Amino acid sequence: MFFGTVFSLTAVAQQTVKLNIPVTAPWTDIGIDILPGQRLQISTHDPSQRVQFGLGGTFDIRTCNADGIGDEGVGTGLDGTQPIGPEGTLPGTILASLIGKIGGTTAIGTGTPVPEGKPGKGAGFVGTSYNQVVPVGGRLFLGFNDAANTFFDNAGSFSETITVQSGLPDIKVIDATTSDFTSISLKYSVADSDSPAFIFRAYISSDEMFDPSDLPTRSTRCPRYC
Ligand SMILES: [Ca+2]
Repeated sequence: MFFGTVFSLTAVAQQTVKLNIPVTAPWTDIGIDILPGQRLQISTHDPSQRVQFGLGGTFDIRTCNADGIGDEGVGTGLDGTQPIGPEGTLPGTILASLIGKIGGTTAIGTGTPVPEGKPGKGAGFVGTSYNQVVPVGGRLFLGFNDAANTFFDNAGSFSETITVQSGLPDIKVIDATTSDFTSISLKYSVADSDSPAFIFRAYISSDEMFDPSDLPTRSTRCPRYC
């Protein structure tokens, strides 16, 4: 009886890029094409990082972070709950926040906003931290939710890490047994899932034997399996 070493198939494809997203343009092409069902994760390196999104007020410049929090010195400021009006890059989504869309071009009004990152923030809201499965495929764009005609008085960028993962589960072999070296049983579990473990049993012809150190290669050459 052979008890194999636990190993992971880890079939999760992952792509990560680090980029600065300028707030001087409505949209920036990230250079990543997303497939429907993939998980999109975006995080701001420093959530307290500010950009300039306007002039005026007590401090002459108006600043905010990626959640749209800031603008001290102008009225009551921004607390990350104020939606932008129809003049915005994404109307109805939080004013002066980091936003995202799939497909289209860098032009306003194209593409599909990514699913709302936090309840009540509006479609396309990314903010300082985002983690959602996207239902549509296409080129990823990140942008800034300012009024379309007031990007001229902006300055700065948000430093972001962007990760795209396939929707495939992380499958691990939790047990491997063989009684006569002509068949092998592999017991799998799916990480982060309530699914029960399942068993894969493979056979080889009688003139071959499984080499336990060569299981992944041999198991793919099996003439039949169940
Ligand atoms: Ca502005």
